[in-house]
Amino acid sequence: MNRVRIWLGALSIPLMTVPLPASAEDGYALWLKPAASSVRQMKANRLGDSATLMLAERELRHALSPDAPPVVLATASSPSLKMLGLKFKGLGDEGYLIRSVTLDGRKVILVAGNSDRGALYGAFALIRHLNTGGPAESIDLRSSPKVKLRVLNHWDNLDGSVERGYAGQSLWDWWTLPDFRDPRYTDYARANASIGINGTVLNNVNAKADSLTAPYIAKAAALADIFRPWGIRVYLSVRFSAPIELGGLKTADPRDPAVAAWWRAKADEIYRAIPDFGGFLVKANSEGQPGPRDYGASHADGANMLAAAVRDHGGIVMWRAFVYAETDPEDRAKQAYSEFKPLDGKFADNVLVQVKNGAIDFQPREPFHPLFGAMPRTPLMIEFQITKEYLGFATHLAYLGPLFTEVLDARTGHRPGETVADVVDGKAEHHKLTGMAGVANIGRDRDWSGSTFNQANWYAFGRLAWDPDLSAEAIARAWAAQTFGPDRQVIDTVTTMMMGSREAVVDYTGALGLAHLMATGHHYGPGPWVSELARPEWNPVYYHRADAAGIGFDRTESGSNAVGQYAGPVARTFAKPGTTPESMLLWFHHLPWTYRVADGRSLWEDLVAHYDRGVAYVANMQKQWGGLRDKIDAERWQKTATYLAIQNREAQWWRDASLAYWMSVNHLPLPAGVRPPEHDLAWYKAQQYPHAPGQAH
Ligand code: GCV
Repeated sequence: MNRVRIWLGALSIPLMTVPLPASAEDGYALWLKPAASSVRQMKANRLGDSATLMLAERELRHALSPDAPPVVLATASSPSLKMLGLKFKGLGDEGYLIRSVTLDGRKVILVAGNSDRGALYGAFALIRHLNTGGPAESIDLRSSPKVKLRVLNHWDNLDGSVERGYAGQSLWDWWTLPDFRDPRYTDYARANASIGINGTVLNNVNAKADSLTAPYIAKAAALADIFRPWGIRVYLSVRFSAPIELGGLKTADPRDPAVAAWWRAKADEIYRAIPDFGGFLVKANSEGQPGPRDYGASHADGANMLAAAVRDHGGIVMWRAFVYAETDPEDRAKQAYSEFKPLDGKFADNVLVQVKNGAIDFQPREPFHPLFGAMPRTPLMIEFQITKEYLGFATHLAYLGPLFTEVLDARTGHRPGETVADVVDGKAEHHKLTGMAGVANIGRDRDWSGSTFNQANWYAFGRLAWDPDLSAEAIARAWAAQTFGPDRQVIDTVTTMMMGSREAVVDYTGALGLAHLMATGHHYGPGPWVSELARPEWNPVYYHRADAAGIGFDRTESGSNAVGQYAGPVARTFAKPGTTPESMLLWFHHLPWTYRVADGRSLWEDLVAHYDRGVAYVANMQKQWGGLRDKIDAERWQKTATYLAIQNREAQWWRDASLAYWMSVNHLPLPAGVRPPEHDLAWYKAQQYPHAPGQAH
């Protein structure tokens, strides 16, 4: 404990104590470490006494150095601010301004918002500004979130396991809640608030009805109480058949009045326990989850019935568009669009349709989902996966900023200049209800996300949810500075490593628009040969369609015509191999192995070169990281170095296994000078990983 002196207006209250963070560099502090070791002299003046403002004040004391100018925290309604004539209009509920001003004759940095939440976000923004090299004088910053709901989706199960989670068990100890309020819950909320996240869905979209029972509502309420002062609301994933399982009804048909009444009563019960409950997230009629289609009703019928249950409480429904049916022979990439596009305009105004970034499933690269721009009368919420189910689990270094921005920056082709970000932040169609969801990569691991660099993906998601127009590189630099400190060489090197890292994963797992090439179930490691699974679209061979003559999925008019789901100019680009970006080539086209890519190489030669490039990138990251040994604390340096070594080994495994398989299909020799795979195909096929983490169960 350290003693500090706190300034409250003219009053000075000495000897109040605040805890300092644990000193070990084990990653627990995330990007929130103090810039200086001493915080004793930092002055803060808080005009107001809400819990949220107090937290904001504590953050400033905790993070800012003694020589930082005094800071005043306030909300717009504070009478002391009247004379400054500041413009609070346009900041909304959650925005902030940070200004160097003279207040009561003192030069101070003013951090203010229309609400105390705005001031809290401003406090974190000031810390970021100063910790990333921003000047302490003449500050003039203002910002408000472009997206309203900035929400983590935890795929956490009630037994403590996490679907596609690679950072240990669930953070939520459902068993000891609501009695035991683990201090980690507060630290979690604080980390989220620092990057602008304002909501969290506590449980897996593959939901169990139990999460809606009274004991579990009480557990969720305990978490909501902890998160509230940090501006974070809780949401629950719900199982559509809960009225049958919990309520004893014979049906869950959304058109049945008894079903609607059951949900209304359930919502009332939840709101009694959690007055600011956010609402429901629903995975329906997808991968075995029940839904309205079981009764011949539409997704809109289902969503609207739930929306009616939470409407009077101010709640919303996030209804997922991730659907594909076992009975539907249509190209899986087309099914969500086919199902949802006709429902545009049919959803209640407190429903968002939650659409994955791509049409299949969080692959290392997918073109943007064709629904973006195609449902102008419906708020579409984008869903990214922060946890790296398909990008090397926790061990591989893959910074997802470029993946997120590649999608957000994509032109939809529906209206001139319109991007996916414009659709998501509501600019395109003036929707007020907007949202971005990220499947969380957080668990009980001491460093929260399984590795230091995975923390950057959580951070990038939050920053982009606040402002989808930020650049991935700027976010990486800020994260590096906040995480490792101000050393220029560290920031430059770490940013360089990060910026190419996702592309490296694309390269060594399958470039040129190939996708879904992983092993079965756990999704760990290569499995391009898998062909025996019950549903065609569960098999990698369904996606790559490789044979002796060629490779790739023909999604043009001559094939599935998924291209036709994109708007004119985009569809025209994807319609021909020559105009399709090379990075998406085999997503849209089936081409001969001899097809000439832009640089004159054959497709086969190019594919091989990508594998080698991906492996080489990892080796280079190891070298770059090696050069930082004296500049990074031993604990985080060593763990990262070890993980990079694992990644190197596994990148080679992906490369070798994939090449061995492609050669068994195309019977082509490797280009001259290329190293052959270490083992034969049978060896790669024989590898089994029944206990890989994160599997669905
Ligand atoms: C929660 C993929 C994952 C599943 C996940 C599903 C979804 O299929 O492998 O684990 O289930 O996406 O997003 O619903």
